[in-house]
Amino acid sequence: SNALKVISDEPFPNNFLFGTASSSYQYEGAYLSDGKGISNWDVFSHKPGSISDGCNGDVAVDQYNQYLEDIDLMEAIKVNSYRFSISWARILPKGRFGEVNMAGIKYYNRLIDALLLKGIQPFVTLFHFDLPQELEDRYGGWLSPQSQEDFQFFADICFQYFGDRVKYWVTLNEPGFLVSLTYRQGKYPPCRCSSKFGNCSGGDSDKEPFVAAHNMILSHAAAVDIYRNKYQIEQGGQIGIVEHIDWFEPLTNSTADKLATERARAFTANWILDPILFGKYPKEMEMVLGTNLPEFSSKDKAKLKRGVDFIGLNHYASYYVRDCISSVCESGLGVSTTEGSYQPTALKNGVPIGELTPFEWLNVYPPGMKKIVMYLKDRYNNTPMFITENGYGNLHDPGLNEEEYLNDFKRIKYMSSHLNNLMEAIREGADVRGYFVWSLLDNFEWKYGFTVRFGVHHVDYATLKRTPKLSATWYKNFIEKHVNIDSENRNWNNQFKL
Ligand code: GBH
Repeated sequence: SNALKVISDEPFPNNFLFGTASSSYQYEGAYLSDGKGISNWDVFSHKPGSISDGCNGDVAVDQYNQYLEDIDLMEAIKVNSYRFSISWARILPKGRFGEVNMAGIKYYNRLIDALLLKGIQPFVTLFHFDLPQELEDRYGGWLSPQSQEDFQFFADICFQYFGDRVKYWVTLNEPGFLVSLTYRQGKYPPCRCSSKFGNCSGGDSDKEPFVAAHNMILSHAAAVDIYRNKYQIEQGGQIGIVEHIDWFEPLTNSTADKLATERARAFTANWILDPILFGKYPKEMEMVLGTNLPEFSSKDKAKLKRGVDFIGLNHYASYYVRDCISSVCESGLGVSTTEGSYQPTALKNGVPIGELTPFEWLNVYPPGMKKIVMYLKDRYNNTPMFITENGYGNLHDPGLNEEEYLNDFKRIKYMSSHLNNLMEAIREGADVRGYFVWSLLDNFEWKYGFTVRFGVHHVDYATLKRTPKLSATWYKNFIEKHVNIDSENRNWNNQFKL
């Protein structure tokens, strides 16, 4: 069928990483086991009304206990890398204000060793939304510049304990996207916003997202600084950051819509990546926000100069962008950014940019993959890139029987069309070094709980039984056909002389 067609037989570049992605809160469970501290998501998900199905991540998919089985699943589909995140509160239950939890260190040591034994490269994110609650309670988490010291402290410990074997580090997952949800729309903990943005109070949506992002950018820089100074030469790894990056196209040919599209880029990916790669915020943000945009001191700028080794790109969807200065836009889409006076929309004259899904944020436009990669190549001077997330979600439908769940043709079509576009970008010179599908398993999808399924393996939440979907087999076949790893390097243990 069309879905299974691959337009090119060319291999991907040498040692390209093919993996699956995950995160600690969405996967681990064991939220109180072995001395783990409480995270902001533990607190939030326990508050009635927070999660659409009333569930939480106390057990999630129990990867804390079932990691060996999960690694067997990875081995079976031939992936050579696994992206996971470290639960900060499992390592430092009270942030830098308490002891290191050695049981937490041991868990990640076991996970990392078991991956390497199967030739699977760990690709490790330090922060994927779950913050020790202690830091929220003490000083308001990312809103305080103190978060920079805490993050550096945490990163230092991770490099120290795991850096002999972990060669790919991501500092932060989707900081720009996260602060929009936490401090503009008030949907993620600590759920702060001005009432005009959501149904909450106790925040300032005009300022707080930019303050929190500023602290996150500087936290990233602090972690990179310590990695470069203390670890990188000896350990020989790479460090980068991950942002959520949609593709935007002007709704019409008008100058207004074109400028609005530039603002859309500025207020999303470039917000975070420009400071890290150029040492300053995009000019569109400076113009619109004025004094609401924090400034980098000369000391900050010196730290930002340490840059990144790669950009991680979570790409799922594309939008048209409409100008909201010369025309009136209705408020709506969860992802719209009113500060930049633009509105993302899936429709042009009633015709969607691509196939729509039950999620208003996930419309499927595969050429967006190639376009966003080429855009980043040009803007950031072909800094090496990894596609750290790309994937397709469907709603949990109690009416479906198991077999219907497993025949996930839409997911296969999504993956194959995005991979084909990625391959074209690589052929046109983009330095892309890996692709991670979101996700290995169905898992806890934040505010949607277990109602959304993103896995290439199905999880029965009553028994936690994992079953490969057709997409898992499809991915395996794709990898076998396109992977190009010379036999010596396939054994990562040898490569890194363990
Ligand atoms: C990624 O973010 C995350 O990194 C990953 O953890 C997540 O599981 C994956 O996407 C799939 O969503 O309806 O207002 O609650 C992608 C961005 C963030 C888009 C949450 C959808 C829903 C916002 N996603 N968002 S809301």
